[in-house]
Amino acid sequence: VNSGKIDSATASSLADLATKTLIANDLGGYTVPTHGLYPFQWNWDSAITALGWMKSDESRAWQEIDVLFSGQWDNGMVPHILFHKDSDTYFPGPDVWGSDKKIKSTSISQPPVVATIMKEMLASAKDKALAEHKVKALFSKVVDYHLWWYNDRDPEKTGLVVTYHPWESGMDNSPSWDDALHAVPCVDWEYTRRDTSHVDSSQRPHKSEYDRFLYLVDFFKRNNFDSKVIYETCPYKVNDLGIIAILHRATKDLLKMGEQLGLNDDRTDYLAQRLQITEQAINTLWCEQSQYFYCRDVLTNSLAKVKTSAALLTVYAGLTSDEQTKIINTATEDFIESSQFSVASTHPKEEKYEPQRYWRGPIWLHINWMIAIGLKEAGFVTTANKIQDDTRNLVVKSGYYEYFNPETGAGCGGKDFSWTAAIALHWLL
Ligand code: 9YW
Repeated sequence: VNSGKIDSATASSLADLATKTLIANDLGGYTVPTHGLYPFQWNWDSAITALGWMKSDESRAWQEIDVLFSGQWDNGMVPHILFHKDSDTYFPGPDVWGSDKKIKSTSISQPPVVATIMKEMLASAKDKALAEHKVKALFSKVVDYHLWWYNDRDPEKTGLVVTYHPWESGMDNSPSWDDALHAVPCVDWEYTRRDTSHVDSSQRPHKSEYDRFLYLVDFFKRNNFDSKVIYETCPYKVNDLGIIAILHRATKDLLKMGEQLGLNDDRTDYLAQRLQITEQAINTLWCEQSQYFYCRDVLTNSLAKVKTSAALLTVYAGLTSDEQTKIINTATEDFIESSQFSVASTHPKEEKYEPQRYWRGPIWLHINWMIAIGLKEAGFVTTANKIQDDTRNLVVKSGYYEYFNPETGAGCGGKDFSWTAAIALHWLL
């Protein structure tokens, strides 16, 4: 146990609680983020949760990834939610999404962190034979998933994939989507949300956002999930820094794993070419005036000039020049200094910052982990360590909540949350 600034008894009781949280959220092969609020398998939650399972049960950790890929579409997409079993505690469920696949699912994806996680799992595995066997069995499916991102979401090879839904970004109500989402029509049918029956509505997205989230869900269904039609006509198309950075890092990690195990071929060579295009294109999201990266509304070709933590992930992706890396490190220090706990998802000095409302301010542990990895690798160890210490303080203070208030450190959203427990096990304890 690497207890850092906490004593080993506290660390081991927190580790014990985290393992129990995963076990309690295990539905047999996949882990729900938390019961009630999120009763299915979510894509990036599952990947991150596998890191936590590695500490207690490596074979269960690999199973999490296997089950995630069991829902992969023929075109390579790995959906954002897999509805393995029915539940009436979440809306919108499989009928609203309307996909006809063997395993019911949504028709969008989520930040593709899974290859990066698999690389971490391979490196830390005690059972190397199992890990290599699993990576070999999954490798081609992960390549398909990455090819889907580049070919379906960037068919014109701009270097920057597009996302079609705030849910796809995993950062549902980030202020980065406000303008792009505002241009989307509202659904014209009545519906009953379930999220606000589990969690206080002051912590959740507004109805005006949900109306548009649902319009888009309907839009995909009405267009029979046809990639070409949706690419040409989707009323919401965004270059999301979070997805772009996470995809870029994960593609590099996939190629490194492939090299290590002798699995690379012409398909991975093609992915390597796509990496190069992104390395050029990322600078179109850089604002010289504010010295910061922003997401872009592709339909209006305008940058969403609000400072969010997604931009800090460009260092983790290895997408920054030396000069930009320094600037992003300084920006991260500024995020850290601007609230009691860090890293706020929206900068506390932004007008749109709200400390309790989902992705408009609160801290998310897996994002902290990624930001810290990036800065540490780039040589900014002090900033990385500060983030790690702050993050540890949060779980000591508040336990395994979905996310945290940067001003008070209070836990918000769902309780007993899988990815929070997993990050604690992997990185903090
Ligand atoms: C939704 C499960 C998911 C996360 C997302 C987070 C939220 C809600 O919960 O999404 O309905 O998909 O924003 O990142 O994967 O924890």
